[in-house]
Amino acid sequence: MSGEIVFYYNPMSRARIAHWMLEEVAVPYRIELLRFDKGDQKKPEYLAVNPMGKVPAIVHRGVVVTEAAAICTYLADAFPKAQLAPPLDDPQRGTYLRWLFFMASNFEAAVLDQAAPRPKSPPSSSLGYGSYADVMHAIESALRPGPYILGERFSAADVYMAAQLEYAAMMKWIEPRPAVEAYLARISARPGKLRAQEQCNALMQQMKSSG
Ligand SMILES: N[C@@H](CCC(=O)N[C@@H](CS)C(=O)NCC(=O)O)C(=O)O
Repeated sequence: MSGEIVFYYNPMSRARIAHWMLEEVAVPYRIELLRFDKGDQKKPEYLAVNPMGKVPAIVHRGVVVTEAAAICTYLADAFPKAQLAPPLDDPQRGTYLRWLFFMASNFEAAVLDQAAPRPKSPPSSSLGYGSYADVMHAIESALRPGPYILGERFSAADVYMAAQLEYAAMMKWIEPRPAVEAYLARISARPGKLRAQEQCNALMQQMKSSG
């Protein structure tokens, strides 16, 4: 069983979240670039890895992990030296998991429904996220004490949270909020994030020139 991490990637996608996380844990990995313009993500070779035909996905020790939030959680646990997850017996583990799940379920759905409202939406009592306003209020309140979602300790939950917030802000799906902006500014210069960004830019360039 190979200890190598294979990372299925496209630079214009949520795979950037996993890329940042891979750089945070700072272990070797091999990128398998999937070109959306060539439909690589829907080819049988990749559907055998992820039947959803979506990225990111990683394969490590013979196991496939998909879903950006799960990949962040998995890598933090698989490589504890990086200290990006509170250990199982640490009470902060609860807060850590809470925000990883909150962002993957409530934030994603609330923001996308806000950006492209459904013609017929279930009542907020039936929606897992309640309302967009409640979701943003919860996030803002949780981030206000800072500097990170767990206070002084940076974790994989910040990778996922910051990446999601940053993308939504860039797309203007969320309006500027002081606590969120301050949080994103604090995180923006992390070396792992910058390394991932640099590689991403290089890959995009490479894709452009190879046509
Ligand atoms: N739930 C997945 C969503 C992944 C996803 O939607 N990936 C998109 C790019 S951001 C994708 O691969 N789209 C290609 C396609 O559907 O053809 C996650 O959080 O990782």
